[in-house]
Amino acid sequence: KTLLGHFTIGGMTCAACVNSVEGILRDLPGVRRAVVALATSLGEVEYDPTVISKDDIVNAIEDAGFDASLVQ
Ligand code: 9UX
Repeated sequence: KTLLGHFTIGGMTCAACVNSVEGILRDLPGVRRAVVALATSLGEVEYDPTVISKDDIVNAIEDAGFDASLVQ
């Protein structure tokens, strides 16, 4: 089972931030795919909900020093 989560990610100011956030997301257990866009401050993540939750994903982004919130 795979779910799709959308997140707003604040505090990304250059392309390296995007690579950094994508790398953090892709390294999380249960994350299958992650794409982050600088222009829209949006991230799209495919994840296995039996392994990781949307809140876990938000917390991982915030632990890296960015602002994150769930797009419902
Ligand atoms: Mo760019 Mo982002 O120099 O954390 S990597 S601002």
